[in-house]
Amino acid sequence: MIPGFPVCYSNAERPDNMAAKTFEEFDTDGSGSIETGEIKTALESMGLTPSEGTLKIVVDRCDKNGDGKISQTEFTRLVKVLEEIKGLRQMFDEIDAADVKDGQISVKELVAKSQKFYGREFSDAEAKEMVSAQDLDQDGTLSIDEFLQIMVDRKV
Ligand SMILES: [Ca+2]
Ligand SMILES: [Ca+2]
Ligand SMILES: [Ca+2]
Repeated sequence: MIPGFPVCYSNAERPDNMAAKTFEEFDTDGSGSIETGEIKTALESMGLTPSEGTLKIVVDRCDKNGDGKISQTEFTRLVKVLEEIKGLRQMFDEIDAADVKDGQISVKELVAKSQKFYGREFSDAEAKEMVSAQDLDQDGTLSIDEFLQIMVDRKV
């Protein structure tokens, strides 16, 4: 470690900085487009283990011409979506840590952080409804993958 070297350039921080990455860095096989597997790698470098569902959301939101992969012209959309995921991930981690930081958002945790992230305090019933709306495996809590499903209908 170089003395006085800015913390923001540490190796721990860099892989997260998607906006600074180039198309070529994502296109690891040099095919001229970014395929699902390469998006998976990018998300894994952000510390995520994306499900098929999450990968599909990311591709669908960026893939304007519907060929199932991300071209140079669609790349700016991909960067936006990955930045959004990064923000959602931070939000997820903070909500998750409100009670027990176990990689799952509970109803109790959502209530505890609702004022901060949603601008008002939810009732238990409201929080329960929000959780169950996205709780794909119906275990009563939200995993990061379930949480990311809120991006489905958003436009880039
Ligand atoms: Ca490729
Ligand atoms: Ca938790
Ligand atoms: Ca769940």
